[in-house]
Amino acid sequence: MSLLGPLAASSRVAETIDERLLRCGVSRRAFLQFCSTLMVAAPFGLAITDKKTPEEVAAGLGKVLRPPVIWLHFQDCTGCTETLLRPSHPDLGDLILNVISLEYHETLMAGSGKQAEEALAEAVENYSGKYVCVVEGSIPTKEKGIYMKLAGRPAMNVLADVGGKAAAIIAIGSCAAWGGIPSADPDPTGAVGVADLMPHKAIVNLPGCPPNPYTLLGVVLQFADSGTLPELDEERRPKFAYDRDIHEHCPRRAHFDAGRFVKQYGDEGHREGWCLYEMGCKGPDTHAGCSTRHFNEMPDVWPIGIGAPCIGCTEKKIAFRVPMFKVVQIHTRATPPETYPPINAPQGLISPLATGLVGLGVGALAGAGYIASRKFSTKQDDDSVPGSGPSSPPETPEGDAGTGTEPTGPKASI
Ligand code: FSX
Ligand code: SF4
Ligand code: F3S
Repeated sequence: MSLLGPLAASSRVAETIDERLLRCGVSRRAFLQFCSTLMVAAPFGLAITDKKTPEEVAAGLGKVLRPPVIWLHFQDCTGCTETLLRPSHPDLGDLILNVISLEYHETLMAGSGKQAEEALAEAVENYSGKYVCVVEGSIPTKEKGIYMKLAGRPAMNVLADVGGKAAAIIAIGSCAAWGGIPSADPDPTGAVGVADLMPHKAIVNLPGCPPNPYTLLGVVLQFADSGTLPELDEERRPKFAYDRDIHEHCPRRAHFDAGRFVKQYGDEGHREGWCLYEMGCKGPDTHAGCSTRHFNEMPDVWPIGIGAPCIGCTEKKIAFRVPMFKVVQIHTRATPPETYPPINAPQGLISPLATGLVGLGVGALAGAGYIASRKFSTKQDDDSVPGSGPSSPPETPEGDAGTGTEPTGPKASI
C-alpha cells in the first residue's frame, strides 16, 4: 500500500541517514551491526531487508532520508521505550536516535510543560501528513476520557489531532494495539487501542509487552524508504514479524516433543531447561518472533529463555485475559508425545512403534498391525515421563487454585 512518496518533500528532514551518521561520527561498523540485527529481525517480508546482506541493507538505508517520528505516551509503563533504548551496546541506542528523527517524545525530551507543548505543535505543523506517529499505551475512553489528560486535553483528543495528521500510525506494545494491561478486567478507565478509535487510519499494530524494537525500526524505515507499509495480518500486525508461533521455533521444543515438562518452578526439569507447557506456556497459541529474535541483542533474553512461560503478550485474546498458569489446548498439530516412543525406552528391546513400522513394511506379517496399533504398552505408560499420559495428568501448578484451570497434557488434548 503506497501512502505517500519518500520523504524528500520535507525540507526539515533533508538529511540522509548516511549524512547524519557521518556528521555525528558514528562508525560504519556500528551501522553495519545495526543493519545485521535488523536483517535478523526481518529476513523476509520487509522490502529493505528482504534476502539481502548487511552491506546491501546498509547501502540502501544510508540513502534514506531520516523519517520524522512523533511519539505519544498514553496509559503505559514506558517499557516499549525502554526496550528501544536499552540495547546491550550503548552506542546502538545512540545510533537508533540518529537513524530516525525523533521530533517529540515525552520521556526523552529535555523540555516540559509549555515548551514541550510548543515542540509538539511545531512538529505536527512542520511535518503534517508526512510524519510517523508512534503511540505507546492505551487510551482511556470512559467518562469522556477524563482519566488521562495532557495539557488539559483528554488523551483521546490528542490522538485524534496528532494521529489524524500523521501519514501512518504505529501502535507499539499491546496497550496501544488493543488495550493491554490497562484494559484487563475490571478495566476501570475503558482502555482501548488506537485502531478502536481510528479504524480507517493506516495503522500498524506491534503488540508485545514489550515488542521487539527492531520490528518498529523495520516498519518505520521501510515507510521512510518507499512510503509503503509491510504486509499485515488480520490484526494489523506485520507478517514478517508475527507470522509464526513461538512454539514452532522454541529452543525447548525438543523437550515438548519428548514429553519432558517442568512441573514446578525450581524442580529438576526447570533447572534442566525443559518445556514450560504445563506451567501454562502460551507459546503454542502465540504469534511473535521472540523465540528467534531475543531482546537487547542478548542470547536467551526473552521470557522462555529465562525460564518463565510465555504469557501470550502479543495475542489480544490471551494476554491479561487468560490466567497465566492455565494450560492451553494444542489445536493445530499432533503432539509427538502421543506418537513417539518415550525417550527412556529400555535399550535392547524393539519398541512397539518400530515393530509397527516393520510390520507395515512387510505387510503380510500376521499380528503386526495389532502391535502397531497399541503404540505404547502398559509398561511404557508406566515408564513414560510425568505428564505425557493420561495415567499421569499434568499437575496444576501452585497458585492456580480456583482459576477454573483444567490441566490437560498434550496427550489429553488430541
Ligand atoms: Fe504496555 Fe508499553 Fe506493556 Fe509496558 O509502554 S505493552 S505495559 S511493556 O511498555 O505499553
Ligand atoms: Fe516452548 Fe512453550 Fe512450546 Fe514448551 S510449550 S516448546 S516452552 S513454546
Ligand atoms: Fe510475549 Fe511470549 Fe514473547 S510473553 S515477549 S510473546 S515469549
